[in-house]
Amino acid sequence: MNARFRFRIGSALAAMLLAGVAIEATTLTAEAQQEGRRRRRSDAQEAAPLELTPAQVAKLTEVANSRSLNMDDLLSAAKTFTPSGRHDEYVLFSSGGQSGQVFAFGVPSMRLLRSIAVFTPESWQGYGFGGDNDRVHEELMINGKPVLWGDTHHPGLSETGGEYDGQFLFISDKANARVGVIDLRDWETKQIVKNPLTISDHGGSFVTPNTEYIIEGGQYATVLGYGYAPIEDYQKSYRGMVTFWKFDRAKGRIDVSKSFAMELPPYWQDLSDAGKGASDGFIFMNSFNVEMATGGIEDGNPPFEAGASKRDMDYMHIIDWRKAEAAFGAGKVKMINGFPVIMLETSIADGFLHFTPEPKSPHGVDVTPNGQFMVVAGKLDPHVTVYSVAKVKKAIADKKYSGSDVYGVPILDFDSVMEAQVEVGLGPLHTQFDDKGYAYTSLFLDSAVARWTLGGEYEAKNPEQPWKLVTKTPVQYNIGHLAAAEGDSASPDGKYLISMAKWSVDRFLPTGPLLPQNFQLLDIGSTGTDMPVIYDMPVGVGEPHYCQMIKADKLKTWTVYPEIGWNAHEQRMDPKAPKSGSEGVTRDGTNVLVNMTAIRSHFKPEHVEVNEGDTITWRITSTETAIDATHGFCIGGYNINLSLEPSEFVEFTFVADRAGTYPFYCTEFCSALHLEMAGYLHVKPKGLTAAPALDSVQAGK
Ligand code: K7E
Ligand code: CUA
Repeated sequence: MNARFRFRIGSALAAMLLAGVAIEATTLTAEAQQEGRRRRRSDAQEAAPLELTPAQVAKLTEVANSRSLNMDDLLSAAKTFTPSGRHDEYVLFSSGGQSGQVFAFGVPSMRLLRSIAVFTPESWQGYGFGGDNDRVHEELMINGKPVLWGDTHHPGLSETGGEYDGQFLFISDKANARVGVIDLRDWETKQIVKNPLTISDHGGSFVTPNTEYIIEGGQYATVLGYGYAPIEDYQKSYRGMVTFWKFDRAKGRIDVSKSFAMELPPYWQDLSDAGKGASDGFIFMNSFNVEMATGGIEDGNPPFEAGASKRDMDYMHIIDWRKAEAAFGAGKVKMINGFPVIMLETSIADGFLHFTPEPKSPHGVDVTPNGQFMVVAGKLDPHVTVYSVAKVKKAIADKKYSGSDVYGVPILDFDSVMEAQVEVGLGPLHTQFDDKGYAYTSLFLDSAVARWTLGGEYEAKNPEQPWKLVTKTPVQYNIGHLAAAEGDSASPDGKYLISMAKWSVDRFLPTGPLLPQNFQLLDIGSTGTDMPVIYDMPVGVGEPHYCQMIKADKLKTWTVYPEIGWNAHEQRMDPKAPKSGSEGVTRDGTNVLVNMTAIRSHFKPEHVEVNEGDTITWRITSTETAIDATHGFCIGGYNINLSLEPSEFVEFTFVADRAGTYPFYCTEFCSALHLEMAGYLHVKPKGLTAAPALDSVQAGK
């Protein structure tokens, strides 16, 4: 019996059940909600100060000793344990890696709150199991093929004035160059856009400070627009790109018609970040393989890993996106695969694309909260390199170039724009920030998080010298990204930091040769060398490259849709939604329309009779208005499963191409009479005039 069921079946209800009393939804709701309130701790209890008695200390010590816990362990437990019913302070939106989904965890408890289906059909959410014309399948089509997975890398929360606003979440699919849009009112994917220029991406999704654009940078150069050219023509025909997806906040959708891209040289563009504050108006994008190595071990060429690492410097791309937007507005574009692209010569002539050298094979570029500095971590260099945006602006104005690349892009003189280099350790990748003037850089090879001091406006904030390594905390094991509380915003909170470790090795019970990844929670609330790991959480669903952590009270989540008959895709009441009293089955030739409602604990109608070969349009409205009163709806054998949230309307179509008797039932244990929430779809065989004899039916004749 699941929790939901136990929860609802109070003793009063049990009595009603036995007496055969019809159960009103409202009764159940009131009961459930009272029960829920009882289970949450009162504020008074939460506020009561704790003073341990000697007996309590003895008890605690006994438990600690019996489990071999030391004082640090007890403190970590106290910092993370979240009592039953208490809510977490932060929500961590995590990429689900190869699972193609997004996961939401509570922090500091590290409890998984839910998954959000994006690039991979997911049956619990009824995502992609809505019959033949499921929009999810249509959105997941690439060049006429359903591509039913994604390699999600970088979630990006929408921002207003450089602060997370809790309205939308964007997520990129590296494998197929797609961006998903999730509405954080109902935590559902509303849109997926496929990049028309490139097969794969990487430097996304990052937003400009007011979510004017969602940025998607490429990675492996190809012929833009899915063209073909032999690898020998790499320098001539292959290109990188960055795409600016215009976001229409009112509609909650990317407006493809107002989006554009920029052609870039065929370096492998990597992570990017948008400027804010002092650097508002710029985006910064790393690249590697400026060698333009083309690999090919089999032909005696150096492999990519060597060929792409020959030179000491790669190029940070500095793009003035408002000027790019103006060039797009002026029509200075070439259409490639139906998509407007600003060509290199325009970006150079109009002066909105510059490069500056950055040490060998950089990976992450991260803008400080005030926007003054850009921190680049080169994985083959033990330093992070810090650039000053004031110096960049001056160098651009003064045309302080050290040359240009083979495509004519001006290169800003390194010494003129560089602010500092800080030796942090081996394999630095990504950087996050806090409220105390510290930066935190992940060290992939060292398996550590480095805390170091920022300079400039931050100098007064911490006791140490600027641009100095303060401490390193070891993590298990190879850390990729890290994510601090509100860590990409203009005002990070400086409380928690998640280390996303790649291979957990010995951290957990073995789970076969495929091991979970490990999220470690670090307490970064103190200054100096105090930065302990306080929690380990296995993530057994994919490689979650990146997360963003938002203050939970910024999320204005609906728990019930605003109106009965809500179309969650359109985010509005749908006039097609069947209403209570209008249920039934109607026919127009071979097209059958089913109008159904669902409420605890029945569907109406309970019998649907059609003929083999009929095309069925099936509409269901949940007329529930109570929180947590979710129903499911499945038809076995027809690959249909829906999740019907309170007040939601759904529609699906399919061809009843196989005769038979198909039970449909509710797949959520919604109430005491959940098992009875069922019915039959009768698909009558072709040419049937009278009921067949039972033995001929069983013989399949
Ligand atoms: Cu470093 Cu795709 Cu952001 Cu993985 S990326 S770690
Ligand atoms: Cu509705 Cu179970």
